[in-house]
Amino acid sequence: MERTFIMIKPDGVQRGLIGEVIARFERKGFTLVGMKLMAVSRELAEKHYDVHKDKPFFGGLVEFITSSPVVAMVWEGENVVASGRTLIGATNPISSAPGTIRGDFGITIGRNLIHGSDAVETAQREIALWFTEPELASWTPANHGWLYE
Ligand code: FUP
Repeated sequence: MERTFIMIKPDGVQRGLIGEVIARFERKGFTLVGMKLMAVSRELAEKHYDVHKDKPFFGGLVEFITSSPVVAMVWEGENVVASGRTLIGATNPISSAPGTIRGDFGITIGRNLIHGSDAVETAQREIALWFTEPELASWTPANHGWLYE
């Protein structure tokens, strides 16, 4: 079963949106297999956003992610990478639709509340970066048979 890395960023934690985000993924039917509230080191932030290291916003992004705790999670389910991105909404909250997390709660791109892996390979890299194997639980929720054909 597919897995994705989801992170509630410092703004989402500070604004009291942890429960809101978890509820949306739970109600959709996805399974939480790992979760921790944590301070992010500069090293981890730089590795996570390595793809953006030459961008003008990189320094500010690393400052922001390390400024206050985040909630790091791994969610599991059919097509959870793409579907998670749909729940999250477009990167810039100007364009993210109402009904998405960013569309409902975000105003500006640098405070867009949440991160979600953008592809299956990215998800594998990010899960390995943020979690150790013993921190992830494999389990089948009781409603599994009512979610999938
Ligand atoms: P996403 O995959 O939707 O998180 O978006 P990106 O990987 O393109 O960008 C990662 C983060 O960089 C965004 F969530 C916010 C930040 N960013 C900016 O602050 N300014 C920009 O112009 C682009 C991205």
